Amino acid sequence: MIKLKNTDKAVKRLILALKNNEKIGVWSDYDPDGVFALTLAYEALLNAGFKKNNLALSLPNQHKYRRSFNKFHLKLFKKSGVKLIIGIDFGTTDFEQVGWAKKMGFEVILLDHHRQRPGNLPALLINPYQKGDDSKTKNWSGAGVAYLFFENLYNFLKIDPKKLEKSIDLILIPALTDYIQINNGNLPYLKKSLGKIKAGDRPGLNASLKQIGLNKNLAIEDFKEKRADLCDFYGTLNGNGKQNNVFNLLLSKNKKDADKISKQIKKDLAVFEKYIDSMVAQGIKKFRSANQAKKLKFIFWGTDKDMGMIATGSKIANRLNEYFRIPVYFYNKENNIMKGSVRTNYPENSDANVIDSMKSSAQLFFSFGGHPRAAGFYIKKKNLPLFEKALNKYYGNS
Ligand SMILES: [Mn+2]
Repeated sequence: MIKLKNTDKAVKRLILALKNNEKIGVWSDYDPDGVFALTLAYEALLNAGFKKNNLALSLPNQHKYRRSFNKFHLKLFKKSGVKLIIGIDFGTTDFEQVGWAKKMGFEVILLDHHRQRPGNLPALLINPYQKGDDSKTKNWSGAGVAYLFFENLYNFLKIDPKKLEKSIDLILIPALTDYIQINNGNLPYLKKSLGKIKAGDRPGLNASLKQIGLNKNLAIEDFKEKRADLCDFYGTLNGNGKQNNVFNLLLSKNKKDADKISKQIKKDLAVFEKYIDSMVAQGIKKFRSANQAKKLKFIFWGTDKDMGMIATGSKIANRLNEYFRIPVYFYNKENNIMKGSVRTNYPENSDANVIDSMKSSAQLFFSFGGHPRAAGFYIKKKNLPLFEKALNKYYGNS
């Protein structure tokens, strides 16, 4: 059994909560990894003897609240009597947000897999990448880290590990959608996960994998080939909290409910794809002739429309970048501010660095960050022309 740093402390704290009949909050992220991890944790806690009434779940709409803790949902936890929060798939570098939780009197256990940065994190962190963690395999999704943790909890409580294995089907898909590298350390777990998926005990996975076209070939390689579809299908989410459709899908008890939710997701996805297609076509039309007349150095474009769906802008930026093969800065409205996605991901431009292109305009943004080839920013609408001007300067157009 793999035991990540701080596991014993966290296990002991949970057992105390179980003994004292405490109410526990479980909070996760809105992406495929987060939703699968929340489902896994919820099932694992129930199967370990925690009462349903003692579990409060939070899966805030990422589109509306962004990732990590937010004050609104923390207050809901407070009202419902939660003292201890288990946060999954976020938190390692969220010093400010975890600080809010601490200030409000919560104890926080974080099960995460994001890289660590120096800072004061007032939480008990379980993360294979944290300093002092001597586990050999670091490559786990958030759901994977949660699984390893619950293995230890079950072991400590002497609960039959088979009870936890009921939920191991939930770790393969997040490993793929989070681009976790597969190696000898995690492969046995992922194989077990695949075996469980194949056993077909979860109506929600059966129904959704069928929609994705994974009903016949079920090898890890087949799943890998469908990675983009998995990301889309389990990533375009509506609703909030328990209303989250993927969470409901994974917990659905029968084929009829599972089919219904799967079909609805597929329908939502079609609307999403149609919108992206039409925006990409508009973008191509808008910039093609200008690009032919005078080789453009970058594209700066966007819309006032808020699609209410995660990753719309980054998909449009990606597709335009693929077509024109120059850096693309695409913005769209999100919660009354402009969210930008920047892409410059193609081999002949390997030294491009879009983060650099934003650094000189740092004062214009609410925030910006990411990687040299894929980045993002939040900006006031009125600052957009100033940013465009700065980009022209950066790319030597003026
Ligand atoms: Mn993750």
